[in-house]
Amino acid sequence: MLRTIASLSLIATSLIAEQPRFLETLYDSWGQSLGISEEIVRHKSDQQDLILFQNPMFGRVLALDGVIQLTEADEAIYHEMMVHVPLLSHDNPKSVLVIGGGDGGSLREIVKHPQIERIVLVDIDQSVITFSKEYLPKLSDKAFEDPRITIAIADGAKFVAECKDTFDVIICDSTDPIGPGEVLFTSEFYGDCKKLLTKHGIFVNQNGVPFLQQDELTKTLNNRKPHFKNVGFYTATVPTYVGGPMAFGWASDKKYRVAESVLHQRMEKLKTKDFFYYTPAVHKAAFVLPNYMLKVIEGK
Ligand code: AG3
Repeated sequence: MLRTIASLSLIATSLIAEQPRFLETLYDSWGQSLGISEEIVRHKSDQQDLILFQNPMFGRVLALDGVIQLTEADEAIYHEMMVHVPLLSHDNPKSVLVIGGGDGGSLREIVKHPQIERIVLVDIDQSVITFSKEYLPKLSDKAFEDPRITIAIADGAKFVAECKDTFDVIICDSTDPIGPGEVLFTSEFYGDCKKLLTKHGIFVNQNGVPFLQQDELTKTLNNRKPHFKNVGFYTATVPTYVGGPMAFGWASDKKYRVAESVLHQRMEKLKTKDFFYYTPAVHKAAFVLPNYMLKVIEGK
């Protein structure tokens, strides 16, 4: 029996070895690997290493600096939760600032909100926009052509420090706090975002996978508390952000407790009402956190 298991595992290893694989480098001692059925782009920009490839199960995959940013199969979970949770919570959002998000997935969801008048997207890396438009057209689904959008290629932290506009919602659709994404998790950056927000403004960001990146929760709390009255998290499970649910950070001065019925009414006004993941009930439930996260948040 033991022999059979040993020979089976050898077979598995050799099968894996035959197909080129992408090995995610986010964690030192554990990680996911995805088969590459076709390599589409490999590019070294001034900012980061970009790879785009085809995987038989997840479709096209985009990774930056060795970390998976999205796959065609599960990106909708992330982008819907990143966008509709703040935009449907806010009473009347008219303007949105997106930091990062050059792939266009967040833009695709934002343009479904007809009352939004002005959208600014700031990405540090033009190549993410260029390659996503060309090889991931479903991501933006022509959202880049929407006349409400202005694109700026700039460092997000510098941009918010110098910006004179205000926004109802700021969405930080960034990489992890490694490399160019690191400044987007600092107290200075959160303070600068706060200055750009209108009175009832909401800031949200991707805040890592707390089971594996606990320190991101603590740092985020400490760096935001000086600037916002309400600081919290909500979660969604995105299969290729492995290791448990992903946390989204929430910061606002106003305390938001929007009833599910109100979320339903607001959703009725959207261009698309049928989502892959988002429903008003999921929205509400996403703020219910498991105890291992609460303990970190409460410092226990
Ligand atoms: N940016 C978030 C990627 C997070 C990966 N991190 C992780 N698995 N801990 C996605 C950009 C998509 N617009």
